[in-house]
Amino acid sequence: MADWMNAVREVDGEVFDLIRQEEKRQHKTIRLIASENYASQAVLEATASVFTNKYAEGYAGKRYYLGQEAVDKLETLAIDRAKALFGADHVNVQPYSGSPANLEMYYALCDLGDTILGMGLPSGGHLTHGWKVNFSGRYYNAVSYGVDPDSERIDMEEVRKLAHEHKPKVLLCGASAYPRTIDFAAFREIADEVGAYMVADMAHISGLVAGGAHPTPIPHADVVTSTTHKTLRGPRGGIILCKDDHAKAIDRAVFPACQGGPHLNIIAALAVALSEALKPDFKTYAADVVENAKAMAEAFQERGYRLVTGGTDNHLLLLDLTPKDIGGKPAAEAMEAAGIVANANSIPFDKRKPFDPSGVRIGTAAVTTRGMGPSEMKAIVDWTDRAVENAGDDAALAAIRAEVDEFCNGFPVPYTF
Ligand code: DSN
Repeated sequence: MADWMNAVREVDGEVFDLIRQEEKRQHKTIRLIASENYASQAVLEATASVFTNKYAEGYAGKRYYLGQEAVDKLETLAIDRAKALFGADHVNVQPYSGSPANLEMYYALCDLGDTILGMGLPSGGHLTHGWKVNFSGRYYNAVSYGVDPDSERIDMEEVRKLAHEHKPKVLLCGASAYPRTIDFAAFREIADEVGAYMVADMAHISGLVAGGAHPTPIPHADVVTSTTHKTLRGPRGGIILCKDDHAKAIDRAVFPACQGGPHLNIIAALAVALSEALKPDFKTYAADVVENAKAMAEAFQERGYRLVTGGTDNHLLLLDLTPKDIGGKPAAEAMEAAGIVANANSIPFDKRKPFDPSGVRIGTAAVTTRGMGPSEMKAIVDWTDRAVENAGDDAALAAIRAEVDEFCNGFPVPYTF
């Protein structure tokens, strides 16, 4: 990477040094933040392309400015690839990221004050699914469903009960910290019973859906939103897929209602990422992400850790540190000192505060991209366990860090470093 950053080095040494520092960090640590990944060199190069210089308000064939010969072809290519990958009727590739995509989805489907029903943040949902400090909780009448206290899985009967009681305009499924398969057909059934639009936010799992490692929401949902940089392994951005019936409303919601000019460099990089995801080896990648998560779950359980829901079906696990007598935050800090980066996370019915929660969320998308497999997952669990057990012992954590550093050298990042 740094090789083609020569101009940055010349013009702005400070930023160059920070880029270099971050490159090293990403190379020298085991990255387990469930929403992160490593984009390929091709995706990174397209992100840095001259498309960043162009304005293109509107859509292909209908723009407000001239000079769109390449732009129109690019956006159409990205849309066609997304349609082919996910089997969607209609795709908008302009959302700046996942939160704007959800804003645009609500704008297209709801009026201010309408009722929306989504998964609560404390149970694993996202801020934009109706949480009170977010626009979605402020401008809509947001009602939340949670998980069953015993199984810690989404309780479809509770969803049904709340849907019948509140008659939402939008019934939203999808999560940021839920380790189990989402039953999209069941959500569709409930939405139909109450006349709601069914929306799936597949941000976390879109790469698994693309690779066939998680059931797809596309046939069931009116609208599907996603980020493009998590398991899908593209640039940081957003995407909305929908049935033809909603195409006009979604496109108008993105532009001119909520956004201005699209970020064409990101759309170029997304087109590249989609072409990568259409290749057969992406299916292997998606299956490996899930296999690695299962291997980690097993290894944690062998060491006496409690996993929320007792395991995983997707790319993430949620550890409950309560039985280990340590909070999620000090545990995650000890892990980071040992070179293993994850995030502290609330668990369902958490007795601790959101900024000092009981859990740690762990994802396998990034380590799988580096070519690590089940035996490496066991080694990572071993280091994580040692780090948690030795929280506060700087010398012990530094010793683990040295082992992790050496280990990382054996698994190159997918770009020239
Ligand atoms: N921040 C993302 C995550 O970590 O899940 C969601 O937007």
